[in-house]
Amino acid sequence: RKFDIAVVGVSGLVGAAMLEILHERDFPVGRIFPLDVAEAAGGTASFGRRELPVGDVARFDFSQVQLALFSAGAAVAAEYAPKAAVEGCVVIDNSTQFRLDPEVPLVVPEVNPQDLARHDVRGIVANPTCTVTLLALALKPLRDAAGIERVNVSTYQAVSGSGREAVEELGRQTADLLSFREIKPQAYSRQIAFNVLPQIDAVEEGGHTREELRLMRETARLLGDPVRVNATAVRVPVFYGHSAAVHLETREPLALDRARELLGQAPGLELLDERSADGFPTPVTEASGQDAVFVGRLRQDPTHPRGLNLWLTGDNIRKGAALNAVQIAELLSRDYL
Ligand code: 2RA
Repeated sequence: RKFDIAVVGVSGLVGAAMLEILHERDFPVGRIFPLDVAEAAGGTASFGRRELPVGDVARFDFSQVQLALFSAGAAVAAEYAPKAAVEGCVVIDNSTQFRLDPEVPLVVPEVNPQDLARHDVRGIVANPTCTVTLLALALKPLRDAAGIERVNVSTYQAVSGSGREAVEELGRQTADLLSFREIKPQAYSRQIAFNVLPQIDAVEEGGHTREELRLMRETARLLGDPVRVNATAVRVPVFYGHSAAVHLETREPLALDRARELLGQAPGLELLDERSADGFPTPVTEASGQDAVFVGRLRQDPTHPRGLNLWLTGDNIRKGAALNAVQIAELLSRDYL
């Protein structure tokens, strides 16, 4: 059986990747409708070798499709996702809008596929924040084996997480600075080339940023456990691939070798953990453009009897966003639609 699909937000990096990944994974697509807000509609979007017209989401009749993948921000999701769901399709939304809504399942297929059974409560499924998806994949096998009490995580997030303009800005700033030209930061409050910015999104209660609060709240929700998460989110001058240094404390003792074995077998993960000069994964060389999340630098925390340290890195546009949404669509089409 084939499915008619709308993809909302195709002018963005994630929306374009959704189309690309649907095609690449041979999703059983019937008709496909690339959409965007009025200002971004009217052009074309690539789907395999085809160039398709981009329609205006405000004028689209969602009763024509069975699935709608949204990556157009919270305001667009708030306005159009419930309408689309009422018209009869299932929406998979990549924005922040529904991620903590108890009536909307928040899903990473390798972590909590069972929660998709509740897709029909509102007809909407939420895709987690990119960093959360990558982190949850690595925590899941450890949680299943020994429980997780606490996680301390520091992220190293690529500029593509902020969208196309930030990718262009990093390129432009790098070239300008190397040519001794003046720069004028626009995507961020400060220079991003040759710098790191310890603030992602607005600062909220207690001094945490919104990205840090997402890491804390969405990870706890996804793992469905009283896992306590403390986060620091940092933007780094990398184009593609988010990374994280993770310190965790399990509930039960978990030997390092067993943790390594579990991480090596877990779906969606690739272990690259050799104690040699280049035995670790990086966003550029290993993760970017790949489906797997790479884990390495596994070691005992010398300050805690049940503490482990690890490093992870994954493609924020693929598994962090578009690929996860397409995998949700695959499960929905296989088991529920
Ligand atoms: C970021 N978490 O990297 C976001 C992705 N939109 O900024």
